Order: sequence, then C-alpha cells, then structure tokens
Amino acid sequence: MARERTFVLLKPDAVQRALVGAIVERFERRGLKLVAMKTTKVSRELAETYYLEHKGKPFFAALVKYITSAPSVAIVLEGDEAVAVVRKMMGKTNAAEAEPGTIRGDFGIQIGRNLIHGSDSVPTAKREIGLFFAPAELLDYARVDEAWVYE
Ligand code: DAT
Ligand code: MG
Repeated sequence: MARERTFVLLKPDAVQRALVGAIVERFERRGLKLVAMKTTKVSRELAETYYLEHKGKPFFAALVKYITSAPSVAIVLEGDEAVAVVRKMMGKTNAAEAEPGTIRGDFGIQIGRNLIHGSDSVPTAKREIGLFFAPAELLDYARVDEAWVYE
C-alpha cells in the first residue's frame, strides 16, 4: 500500500448545485485526509494547460468554457492508493454510465456536466497539484482517527 496524494477539482456544476459538502463528506468518511482545499475560478490559460491532453478534440472548446464559467473547488486528498480510490468513487467519465453509489452516478447524468475531476496517476497528480497550489498551501498533519482508519 502506498500513501499517495491526489488532486480533485469540484467543477462549476458541483458548486452551483450546492453539492460540494455532500461530495467532500464522502471523501472524509472514506478516510481520505484534506491536505488543501480552496474555491477558485479557473482561468482560460490554466484550463488549456490543465486539459492539454484534450486539445484538438471536438469537445475541447465546450470543456474549457464549462470549467471556466464559474468557481470550482480545488482539493488535495491523501491516503492509501488515493489516486485509484478517488477515481473509483468518481465513477465513469460519462455520468449517464456511472454506477449508482459513485459521485457521478448519484449526482450527474451527462458527460459534459460530470461534476468532478480526479488525477489519473501519481505523476499527473503531482503536475495538477503544482498547477493549483503553492507548496506552502499543502498541509502535513495527522488526523485523530488515523489509528482506526489504518492498521
Ligand atoms: P475523466 O474526467 O474521467 O478523467 P477524461 O480525462 O478522459 O475523463 O476527460 C476529461 C473531461 O473531458 C471529462 O471529464 C469530460 C470531457 N470529455 C471527455 N471525453 C469526452 C467526450 N467524448 N465528449 C464530451 N466530453 C468529454
Ligand atoms: Mg482525466
């Protein structure tokens, strides 16, 4: 088991639909530690860097418009296998196909309004954390329940 950090962005639809608390609650209850969290309006420049892998795809313009349209919440979470655990909790990219019990499967119905981004690997997480947070914003601390979440 590797202790990892992963990056999560609660997209503008999550903020506008007042789902931030419900989503963060799931991560906290799972045992994932909040290392950093802030409300932020993603700029066009940041969106194009962040979604560089999708540049040139037919949905790119709509994706950038969506992500820059209103505030988002940027989060860093830490825990064992955090990257894979968060991806599983998010559910499939297309919310219409996401399993019930997942964030997208419980709260979303379209791929273009899928509420949440989560890093797809540890190297991606490092890159994304660096795009959204300064090193001093990432806090190192113990949660009081750690001895009961981890053996
Ligand atoms: P994920 O967000 O599950 O990591 P991704 O990295 O492949 O998925 O794509 C990033 C975002 O781009 C995704 O959350 C929604 C949008 N997107 C991806 N594929 C799409 C498609 N075929 N049509 C419309 N939007 C798409
Ligand atoms: Mg992705």
